[in-house]
Amino acid sequence: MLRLEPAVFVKSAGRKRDFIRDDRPLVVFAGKSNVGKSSVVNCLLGRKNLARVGASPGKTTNINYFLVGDRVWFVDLPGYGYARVSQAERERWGALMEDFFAESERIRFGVQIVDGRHAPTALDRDMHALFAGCGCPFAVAANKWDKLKKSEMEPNLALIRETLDLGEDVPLLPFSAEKRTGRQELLAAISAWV
Ligand SMILES: Nc1nc2c(ncn2[C@@H]2O[C@H](COP(=O)(O)OP(=O)(O)O)[C@@H](O)[C@H]2O)c(=O)[nH]1
Ligand SMILES: [Mg+2]
Repeated sequence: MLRLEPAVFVKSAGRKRDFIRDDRPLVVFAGKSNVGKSSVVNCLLGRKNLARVGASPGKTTNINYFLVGDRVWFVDLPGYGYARVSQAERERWGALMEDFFAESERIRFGVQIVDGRHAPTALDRDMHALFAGCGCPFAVAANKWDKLKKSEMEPNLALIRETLDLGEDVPLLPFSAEKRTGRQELLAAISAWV
């Protein structure tokens, strides 16, 4: 199992020339603004607020790098889909993602975080296409699972799988950063590849 300590924030990169490039593998986390991406990273690492929770959505289009166990990079990609960002910011996001995924040979594993309560959005599908296109193994975490009624669970999993057109081999994990649901499963999925 991946060693989680020490876990340190190292860098926030807003442009290609600031990307971290060394021989360590990247585990990449993506999701729309406010889906709980920072909370999921904190939950996995067993930390309260290493990745900043509730940082005002859509304000920073930066890629944040956390070094885990001195051996693996956890990469928190900037959130997408926040309504109140300018067209210029949206374009900056797109250009940054294009640059990032152009170096996809560095990506060892992807984690796409979606809102377990709803069908994935068009932007979730676009993000998913970037992961699928890069050829890396990945898992989808359906976060905020604690907010679902029992009767919603099976149908929502089916809806997410169908909307993202997930292959049968792609793990779709119910997750709650708040209740730590799915934490062991996601850590095991990541650990299998790093
Ligand atoms: N109920 C519930 N709330 C969550 C969960 N994960 C995150 N949140 C809340 O969702 C909001 C956004 O979380 P944050 O991690 O900042 O999202 P990010 O913008 O995707 O990084 C915060 O108020 C979190 O407390 C979860 O699993 N369950
Ligand atoms: Mg965040």
